[in-house]
Amino acid sequence: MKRKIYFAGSIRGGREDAELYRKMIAFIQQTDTVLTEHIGNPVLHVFEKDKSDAEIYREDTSWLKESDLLIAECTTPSLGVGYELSYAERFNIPCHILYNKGKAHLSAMLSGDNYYSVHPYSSEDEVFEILSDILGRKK
Ligand code: 6IA
Repeated sequence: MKRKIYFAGSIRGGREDAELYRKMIAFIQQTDTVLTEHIGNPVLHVFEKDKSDAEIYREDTSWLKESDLLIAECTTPSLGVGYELSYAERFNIPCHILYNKGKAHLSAMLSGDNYYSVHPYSSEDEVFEILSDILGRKK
């Protein structure tokens, strides 16, 4: 059975890292199901008009509750991703946070909460090694 992964990444917080999200999602999909594939979509704003914010909230929180694992890329700060991380903790969903330590400082509200597994990285190659470890893949 494939695990259900909730991938979280910035949308209204800024799309600078959208290409990295896309690659991370494709990597996870080699072995697992990503419930939030749209986060890596480079033309997300084109679709955004179709759904109300209330629909987005309902859909995302219900996916989050049924997920086995949350993986968040936190280099670009996003209020929505912060909210999702806190929501996941409330429902005991294991959470992994990745961020580029050369580009960002993680909020103390995340780095200070030892519920979260935090993975700072300094190059894109490292991201995929970290993901392999999280997903328990053989190297
Ligand atoms: O505050 P932000 O917008 O940066 O929050 C980003 C996080 O909230 C992501 O991890 C998503 O799970 C969630 N989120 C925010 N906006 C959307 C959204 N917009 N769709 C799905 N999840 C969202 C519409 C795009 C769509 C119809 C393709």
